[in-house]
Amino acid sequence: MKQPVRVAITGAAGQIGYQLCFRIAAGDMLGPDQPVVLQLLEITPALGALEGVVMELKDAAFPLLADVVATDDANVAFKDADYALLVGAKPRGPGMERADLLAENGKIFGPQGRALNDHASRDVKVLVVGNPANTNALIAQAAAPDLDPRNFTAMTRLDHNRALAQLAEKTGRHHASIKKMIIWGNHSSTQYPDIRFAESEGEGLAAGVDTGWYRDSFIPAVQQRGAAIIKARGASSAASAASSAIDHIRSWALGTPDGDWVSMAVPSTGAYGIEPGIIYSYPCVCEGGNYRIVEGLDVDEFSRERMDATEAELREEREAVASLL
Ligand code: NAX
Repeated sequence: MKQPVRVAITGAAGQIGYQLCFRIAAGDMLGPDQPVVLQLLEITPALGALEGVVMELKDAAFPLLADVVATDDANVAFKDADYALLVGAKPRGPGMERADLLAENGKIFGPQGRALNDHASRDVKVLVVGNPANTNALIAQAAAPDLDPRNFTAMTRLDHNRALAQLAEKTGRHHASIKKMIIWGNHSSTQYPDIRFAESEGEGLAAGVDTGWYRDSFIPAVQQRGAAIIKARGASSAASAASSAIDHIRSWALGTPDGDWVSMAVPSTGAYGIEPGIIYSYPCVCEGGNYRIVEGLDVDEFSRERMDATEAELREEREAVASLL
């Protein structure tokens, strides 16, 4: 059996956190031979609920769960963390403007970035799930100057998985057979789900669906899927969000299959003419615990417009939090 690794989860008593804890302890994220120590962070008023999560984790008697830490101190939660899933965030309140939301989240992600800087493993892999995820990741990254900026990523894997599901339904293919989906840009309604390279069993899928469906049904359905879930369930996506967060880290840590890629929001290198530094979702290939952006894909006029629109939103978000960077 390997040595345990430390996995920090913030917002661990929330909807997504509650799912993550059990799936990770069961080995779904890092494999059936990798013991884990869960280091759970919550705000002080939620420590009681977090204690309940810890009790249930113990009661589940997971063979891979080496230890559990529950705390309201980020310095403790991130101590020696090998992975950090930043889920807890400030939700948008009534009448709150985007700039206010970004500023409120800056108060969370700045200090958490500093705590990661000071206490986490130098190789910590950080995934920001809490919204606005891309810019929260940028804030945390800016507060962690001693860590490699590439260690900070944000989640668009749920959007990627949603896009696979929609295309599978349309084409009659199984979602697991579809490769080379792309989500470009921000985890928001400006994201651009791109099926131009999608294939199943070696066959391109874009040519088989009509452009009207792609542009007027598929793209808005993926962009608005979060709102549709809220309408149907009366609560936002939780199990699918946790599952996609697990997919994101598993791909990053253990690699992507040959001939496929995944969508990850990562610091832009300037690839595809996107502003360097912003946390932008790209197609990525992972190997040996590293990711690289898939470069050289053709960009047509429609894609250029969509990729630029979502980039513009991320630049605006960065502008709104400039004082924190
Ligand atoms: P919940 O409100 O159920 O849980 C959030 C938890 O975070 C709460 O228990 C709260 O006490 C805790 N928290 C708040 N501030 C904290 C802080 N400073 N430190 C530690 N914990 C803190 O929300 P949930 O449904 O779990 O969603 C969490 C976040 O994920 C939200 O920001 C949500 O918008 C975002 N999402 C992001 C998605 C993505 O694809 N990137 C999809 C799903 C989800 O909507």
